[in-house]
Amino acid sequence: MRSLPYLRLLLLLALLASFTGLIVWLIQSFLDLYYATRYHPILGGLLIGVLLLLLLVFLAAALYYLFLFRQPARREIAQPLALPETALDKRKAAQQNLAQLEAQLAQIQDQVARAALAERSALLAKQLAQPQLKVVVFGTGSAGKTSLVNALLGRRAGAVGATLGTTQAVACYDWNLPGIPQPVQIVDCPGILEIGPAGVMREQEAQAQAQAADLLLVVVDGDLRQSEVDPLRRLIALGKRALLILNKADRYTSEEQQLLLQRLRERVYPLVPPQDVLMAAAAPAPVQVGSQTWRPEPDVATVRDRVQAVLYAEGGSLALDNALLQSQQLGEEAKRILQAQLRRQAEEVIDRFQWIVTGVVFANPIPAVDLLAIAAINAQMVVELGSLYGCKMNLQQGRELALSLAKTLAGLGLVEGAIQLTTGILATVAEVSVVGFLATAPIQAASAGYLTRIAGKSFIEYFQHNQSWGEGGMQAVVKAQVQNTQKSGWLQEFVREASRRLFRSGMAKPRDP
Ligand SMILES: Nc1nc2c(ncn2[C@@H]2O[C@H](COP(=O)(O)OP(=O)(O)OP(=O)(O)O)[C@@H](O)[C@H]2O)c(=O)[nH]1
Ligand SMILES: [Mg+2]
Repeated sequence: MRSLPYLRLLLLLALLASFTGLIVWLIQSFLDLYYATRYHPILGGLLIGVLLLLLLVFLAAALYYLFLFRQPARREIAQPLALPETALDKRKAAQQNLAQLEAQLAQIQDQVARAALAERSALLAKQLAQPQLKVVVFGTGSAGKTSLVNALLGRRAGAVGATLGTTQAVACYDWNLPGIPQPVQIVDCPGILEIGPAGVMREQEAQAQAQAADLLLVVVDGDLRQSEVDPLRRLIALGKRALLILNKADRYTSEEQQLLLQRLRERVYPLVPPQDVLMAAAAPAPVQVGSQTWRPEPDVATVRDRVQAVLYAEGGSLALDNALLQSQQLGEEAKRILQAQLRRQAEEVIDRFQWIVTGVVFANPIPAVDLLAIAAINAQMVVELGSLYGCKMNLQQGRELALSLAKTLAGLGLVEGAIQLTTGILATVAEVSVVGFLATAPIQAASAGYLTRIAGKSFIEYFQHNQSWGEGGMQAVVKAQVQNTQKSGWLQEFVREASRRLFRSGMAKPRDP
């Protein structure tokens, strides 16, 4: 692929050479023509005009091509990760993910999080061994989800109500569907897009169920709003298979039904193919016939037939796709927990060293902040941080890294900056008086602690990116850490705490009332 631009360049040069030859030949031809037609000026002028026009068109085309060629090469579009194709490969990939998860779980210290992930992993392993199909009924409130579940099951399983939020919690039922080799469960969810904190919580629960579904039945009772298409789009992007059900068909005339169905099919195409957009009347309204009230039977046969056909033909592969997705999501979750845990541990290391440096500098005040002394202590911090991120380093390597960072801190003028900042903050701290100490022990100690934190945070970035400082180098990383630390208001807190600790040690004087 990389040789393509050179080939194009060669082709262009060849074209330019032929073009120049053509121009010379053309000029010669024009002159010949001019001489040949000098006794017929009108005919000659016309011929030359036409030829000139052709020449201009040709020139414009050549310039256009040149312009296209000069455009920066379009970035190659990232190819999506190749997903396993065959059932065997999918199963293997899911099992590999679960094995990796086992190793990740062993590293998670938070017992509650570890137990929760372990339970989900065990369930998934069981699901892989004996697949069970999960049909999740999903959609906005009062669309008739519970009514549909009841009608499909042929019994009153869940409560139905005219108000939004009748179903408050997810409910799973066994669904005896003839002809499907795997056991099938149907899951009734609370409605989505409801307002209020409780509504948002219920939606999250419904979304989690939808993400774990083998087949989704998305229920609507009219046209789809964009806010309803978006969740569907996200679920389909995850690889979910969905049927869209237009419920409450009894409310519409047959003409309206066809129009609505047509519009829905257009709205969700190609997320859901037209044959998967169906109509139902899960709980048709009673009809008054004279003095009699007629209660029509639910009409969900089309939905049941389609679910049956889809599960029969694709159930096995849907269950495998789902297991693979679940195993990937579990892995991602474990990774996030481990990353947060690592960050916390790294923070603890930095915290410890920032106080060691503060104490050491305070106990040995010299006229200027001694970056060499700080670097000597920070060498051990580098080693500890490196070992957390799996980069083994000896003390000598740690020292070199700490020294080069100290040089960067000095080069960026951060030592003076730290002294200015801490002086300003210390002067406002009520607990201690810095009179007489200005530019000496407390300021230097707090500045040294602050610089250690900046160094520590920068090392985290370095180790996180496989021992690389990235494109902007060490300077850019350090600058970013200075900005982050200042934005977070950490320094004020630190100086306040430092002054409190130093005062307690009896080395700083309390401010006179
Ligand atoms: N006319 C008509 N009304 C229906 C139909 N299906 C459900 N309903 C009515 O719509 C209302 C809501 O039905 P539910 O089944 O509770 O709806 P839901 O989607 O489960 O609602 P939430 O649990 O609140 O999200 C009830 O009053 C039902 O009687 C139908 O096919 N036709
Ligand atoms: Mg309901």
